[in-house]
Amino acid sequence: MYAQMVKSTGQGVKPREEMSPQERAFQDRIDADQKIEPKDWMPDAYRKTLIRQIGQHAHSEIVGQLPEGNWITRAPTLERKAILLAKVQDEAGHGLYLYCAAETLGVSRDELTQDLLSGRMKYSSIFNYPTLTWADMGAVGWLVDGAAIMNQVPLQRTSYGPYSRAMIRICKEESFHQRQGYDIMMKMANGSDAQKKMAQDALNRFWYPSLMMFGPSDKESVHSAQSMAWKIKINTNDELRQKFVDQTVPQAELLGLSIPDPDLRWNEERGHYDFSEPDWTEFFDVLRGAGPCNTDRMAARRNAWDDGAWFRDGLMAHAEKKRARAAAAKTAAE
Ligand code: BYC
Repeated sequence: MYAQMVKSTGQGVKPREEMSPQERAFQDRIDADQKIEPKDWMPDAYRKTLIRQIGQHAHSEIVGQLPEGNWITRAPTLERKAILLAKVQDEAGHGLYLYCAAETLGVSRDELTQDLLSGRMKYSSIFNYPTLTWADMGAVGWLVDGAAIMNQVPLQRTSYGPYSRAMIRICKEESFHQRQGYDIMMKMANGSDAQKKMAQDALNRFWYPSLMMFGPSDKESVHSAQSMAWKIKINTNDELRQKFVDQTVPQAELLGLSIPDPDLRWNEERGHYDFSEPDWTEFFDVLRGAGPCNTDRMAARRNAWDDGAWFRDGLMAHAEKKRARAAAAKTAAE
């Protein structure tokens, strides 16, 4: 099993003979599909990898509210507005489940937030692209949430209990998100010529950024091999990207829209679509902060953090008062 993973990603995994007895027992539990819980012993690197992945995932949910939040005030009908508002609120909830899961690993939400604001931690590349038209709400729901589900459904079986349980709740809501996006696309694609054009334009702009959500190609992925050995990740980045393309192409056909890839074709022999890779230079540029909206997204998060300082201080002062009152009452009763 290890040899296969090393081959598929080009990265190494600690060989069993080099593991301590404790590490070996830990790996055996993972191999037997047992969940790891917060108070269980775990290798430091397992804990760190989880904090990195869950933390980035939480930040993505929170930053992910911004491109859609942009359209709440401009939704075309009251019903669309209510649906979009509910979806964006769901993303906030997903962020909270995930921050809570990360906290069980000994890191506080404040620390994670500081790591985001200082640029030490990442969030998904997709949220550094602008949402220019209402059709983008359709494309985000259909493609971005579609890619998210493709990645997150297997994560329901991830080895860390709190992460796995958070993913089960999140996936239930994500499927509603994807359907509402596809519903917008259906309306637009079957609407006036101008609406159909907007839908096609949204697909053109979101196609490759959605493919990038799965991470770099397997040969460039630094974490996949070890994360898969620990079942923090269940599939490689390329496996999920392929599954996403295979699932999405017939959905685009049903809409009467074209995927913006001249090399896209069904490969009978492989039983999969062949498709063009995203521009990986653009992906790495976005990761280092040079995407179209990186500066705006981080400014919005920083403002939200600074503007919320009075409220956090108020909560802490209230908690402290309650604690002091309870302590005084206990002393009086003794
Ligand atoms: N964007 O070794 P690799 C959502 C980084 S939320 C930015 O393959 P790994 C939604 C990677 O972190 C969607 N960075 O990494 C919300 C690493 O850098 P570091 C978020 C990326 O972790 C609201 C380096 O590249 N979903 O869907 O094994 C509304 C090398 O990569 C990206 C999750 O977070 C990227 N796209 O695999 C709508 C799911 N890709 O950390 C929707 C959980 C790679 O060493 N996360 N990098 O500095 C995962 O499954 C994995 O972390 C990834 C990457 C597949 C994303």
